[in-house]
Amino acid sequence: GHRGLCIWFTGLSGAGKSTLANALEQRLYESGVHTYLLDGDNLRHGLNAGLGFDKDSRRENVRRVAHVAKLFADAGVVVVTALISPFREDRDSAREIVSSDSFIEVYVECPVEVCMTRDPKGLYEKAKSGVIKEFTGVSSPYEPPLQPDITVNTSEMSIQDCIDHILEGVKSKLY
Ligand code: GGZ
Repeated sequence: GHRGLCIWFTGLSGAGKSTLANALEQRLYESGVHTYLLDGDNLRHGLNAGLGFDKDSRRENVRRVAHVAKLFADAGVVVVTALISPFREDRDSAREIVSSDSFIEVYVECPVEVCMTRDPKGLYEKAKSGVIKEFTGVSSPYEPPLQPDITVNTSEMSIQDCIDHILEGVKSKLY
């Protein structure tokens, strides 16, 4: 078997966190790794229903997901999380909650201009016109990691190359 881990994706809306997390899960599954995906956008319908996008709500969102991730990692699962998680301090707390040696921070880097061009859900357009308030990268801050375990730039690399790069780092920690 393998050990439990938390692979923590962070990055802007539209940077590709969910896409990469899904593709990574698929690849790990094919290697016989027991995985589980915690996606911020989905969790906000259940566990985190009622939380908004003000600073305190985002911090609470990240805190709860870190605790759930810890439970999965303790149970021997490779849990993949995909939340913007915009604040450095909260990601550092998540690392401590999960336990530092089981935590891999993956920075999904992408210039906000590129995310705005992708705008798959039209949210950046709404943020720029003020229909959505406190939108990350437009009217709410994003603090990039200073020392992420792994960085992938989705504006420069293919999804396949990003996944290969992430898998290299993950596999070195799995056994
Ligand atoms: C950022 C927002 C906002 C605001 C709605 N700011 O790209 P998406 O659409 O599908 O995923 C984003 C998701 C962000 O939720 P997280 O739980 O990951 O955020 S955080 O870690 O900061 O708590 C986005 C959508 O929700 N969304 N309003 N104002 N993203």
